[in-house]
Amino acid sequence: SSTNATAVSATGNHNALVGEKHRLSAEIERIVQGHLKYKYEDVSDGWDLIHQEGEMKVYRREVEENGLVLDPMKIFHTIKGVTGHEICHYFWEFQYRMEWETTLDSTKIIEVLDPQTVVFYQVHKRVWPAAQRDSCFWSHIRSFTSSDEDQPTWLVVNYTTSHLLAPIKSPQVRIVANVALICETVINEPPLNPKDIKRENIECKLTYVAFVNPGGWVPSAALRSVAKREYPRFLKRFSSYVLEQTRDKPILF
Ligand code: H13
Repeated sequence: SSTNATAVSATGNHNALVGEKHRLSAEIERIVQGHLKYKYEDVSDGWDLIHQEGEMKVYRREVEENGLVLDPMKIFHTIKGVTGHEICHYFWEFQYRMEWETTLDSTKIIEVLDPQTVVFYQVHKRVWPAAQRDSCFWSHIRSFTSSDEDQPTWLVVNYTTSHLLAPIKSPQVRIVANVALICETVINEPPLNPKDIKRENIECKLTYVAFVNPGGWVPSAALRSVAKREYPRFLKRFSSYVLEQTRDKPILF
């Protein structure tokens, strides 16, 4: 259900125009470019394949700092019948969040920076071991085309930010994260007329990367087993949600 979803909307931000610069523009550019570069980094060295299911491959790199687990995650998946635009649309848009997210108590938009960028405040369920956690992050959606023949690549980046409307209230612990969902659309056996492309002709190749610092102290073994279970669960549930939502709708390229 989406009962916990409350939009504060464009609270007086009359500058939320396409292409308009704002206080986070430079940071967003830097983080987005970083993800695009990092995406091509290969996973053979230092990454462990911790879960494989159908087309889904979940990799993890074990990283600890002062006894705190910071393991980067990298997931590859191929979803037949949807486009990258559709995947990113359902991942980024606030209105669908509580329909596929099972690890949240609530979600709320606290600022609209431009039509592609909003700031979310979310309260997480206690699947995170120990104390309740929350998060505050900008979320940016974008598409770009590398050559005129290709389908555009779509991406969403979620990146922790501080915000006056989201002060840290202990004992609640703040999660710090840098997450990207990058999607490429492939058209198989393209019909002569692009208008004849059917869902059976398309698939989306997706890369999901997450750098998450859970904040506070969490026992390493517990955190690693929660991550191993929850990331594949999220991607399975989210991709079947998108398939279900788009099945009878025209293809959104
Ligand atoms: O990406 C996912 N959800 C986003 C939309 O709700 C929010 C997410 C984010 C989380 C925290 C801070 C900032 C952004 O991008 C899906 C997340 C699935 C997570 C599975 C639970 C993992 C639990 C283990 C954590 C190990 C560190």
